[in-house]
Amino acid sequence: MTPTRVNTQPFEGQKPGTSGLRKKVVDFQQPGYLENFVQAIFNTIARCEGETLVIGGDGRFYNREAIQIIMRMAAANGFARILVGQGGILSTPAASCVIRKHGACGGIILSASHNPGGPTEDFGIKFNGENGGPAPEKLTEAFYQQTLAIEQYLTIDADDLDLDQPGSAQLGNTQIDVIDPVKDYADLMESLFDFERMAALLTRGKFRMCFDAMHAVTGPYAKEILEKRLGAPQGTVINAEPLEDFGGGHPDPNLVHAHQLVELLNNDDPLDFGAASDGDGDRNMVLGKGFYINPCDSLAILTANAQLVPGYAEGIAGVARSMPTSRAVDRVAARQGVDCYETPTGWKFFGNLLDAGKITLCGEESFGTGSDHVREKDGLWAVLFWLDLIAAKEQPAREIVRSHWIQYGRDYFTRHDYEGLDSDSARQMIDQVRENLGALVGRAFGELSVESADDFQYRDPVDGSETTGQGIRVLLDNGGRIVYRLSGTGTQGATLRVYLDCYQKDPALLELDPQKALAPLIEVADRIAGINRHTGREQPDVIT
Ligand code: VG1
Ligand code: CO
Repeated sequence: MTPTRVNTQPFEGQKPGTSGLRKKVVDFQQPGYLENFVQAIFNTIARCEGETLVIGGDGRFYNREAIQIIMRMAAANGFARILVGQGGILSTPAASCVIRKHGACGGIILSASHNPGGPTEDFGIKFNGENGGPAPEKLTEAFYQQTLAIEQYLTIDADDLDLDQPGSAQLGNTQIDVIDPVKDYADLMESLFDFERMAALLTRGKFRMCFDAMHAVTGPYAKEILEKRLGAPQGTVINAEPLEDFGGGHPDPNLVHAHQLVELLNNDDPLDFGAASDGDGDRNMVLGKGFYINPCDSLAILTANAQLVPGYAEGIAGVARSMPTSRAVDRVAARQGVDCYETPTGWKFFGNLLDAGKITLCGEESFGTGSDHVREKDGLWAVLFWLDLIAAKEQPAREIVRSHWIQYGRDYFTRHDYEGLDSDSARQMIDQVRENLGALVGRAFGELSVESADDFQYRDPVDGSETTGQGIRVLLDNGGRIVYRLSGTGTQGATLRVYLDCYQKDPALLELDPQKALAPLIEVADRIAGINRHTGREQPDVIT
């Protein structure tokens, strides 16, 4: 079958953000829009001939249509083989696992993660390379330059393929394998954790848990692993069926959006453990009985206890966290005598460190935790890690966290998001803070004064690439820290994120409400940036 060349013109603004290209579904439905971006990827990574490509997505609206378009284009561009998840499904970490396991040259993942789905909502596309990880900035910039230059894309004239039956088919000269989206991933999990110990915990009858898949991609994964392989009772996984609109909810695992789960952990007869994941399965939220575990603490605690888990029994090489993530994990790394790296926001910045063997675990404050087992953050992996720790230590989650704080002190952390802001005024506000950084140092705000202030930049220790403008950091003399940055994943207006953290080691002050513990910092954050003055907002939209 000969490929057809279709003439097309570049589209405005196909610039990938923190995690791929995210736009409204209607943008992607414009003739040639998705095709431009996909051809830009293929032109950039060339050559495609003879290679294997992985394709899958989080099941949201337009997932199936997009996959058919991409498969025809991949066939026209000469790929030898395409592995596609049955039903078009592959969670982000599972796609990473499949790419690595089957020697693919990369994969295309269709997801807008935690952004809502549906005909009037969001869609997204990202490319992961042969290491299974998100394309580094150099590559995403090259994709973008290609989208501006493009005049034609390649496709073939062929009918849609059936994605619902496992098996092989031909598309032009390309072999299409519809694979079980869960098996490779579930096998990998079984190789890392003590499934016998966890099964004993889950089937003893005393320990009760719930996993909320939020009608997003992790439902089939959680059912296979928790209910089938580990024997947890049927119904342990709720909202397990992936839906195109995620049942109308936000598949964002935080205290606001996972309220059904939060309720189960806080009612009169609370469960022992709860967890949720996001749209594409790379984020996690973990809850103990009446107790929320902050992702920054989670990373620190997994690091401190890694040796109890078979996959990490030999210890860890090092750790990394994104800059806005609290410094809780730094304290653990220091005590263990391993390196701790501070990277810009976004998983792509961990890739080189993982590939070079400099780190074993890494994480972000935004409910993302992971390790060198794949090259993406991994929601279910983090949940299984916690379950294995609970089983190994024979302690409830809450006790594990408390004893960690007693040992290391606590890094209070919160993030305040202001969503849907006018893009110009948000930018202006950040620019003003940036221009006045010098004058800020030494300034007093009530009892606190500013010790240092900078705009975070990063030099990759492996390939030396530099990234600037990654968030404004202000350090105060009480050890507190304020970080301001604008989101790179939104599709409407601008989202301002303000991250606040402060260290406390007084054993009497370890159990405060973070909003109270951080109240003085929160006030200083508004005074420095003039959030209220610039945005007109009195309160953040989401507090985590
Ligand atoms: C957000 C988070 C960031 C995360 C990114 C992708 O980015 O803050 O930590 O890596 O989402 O996560 P931003 O630019 O909006 O702050 V996911 O689960 O959407 O792939
Ligand atoms: Co995600």
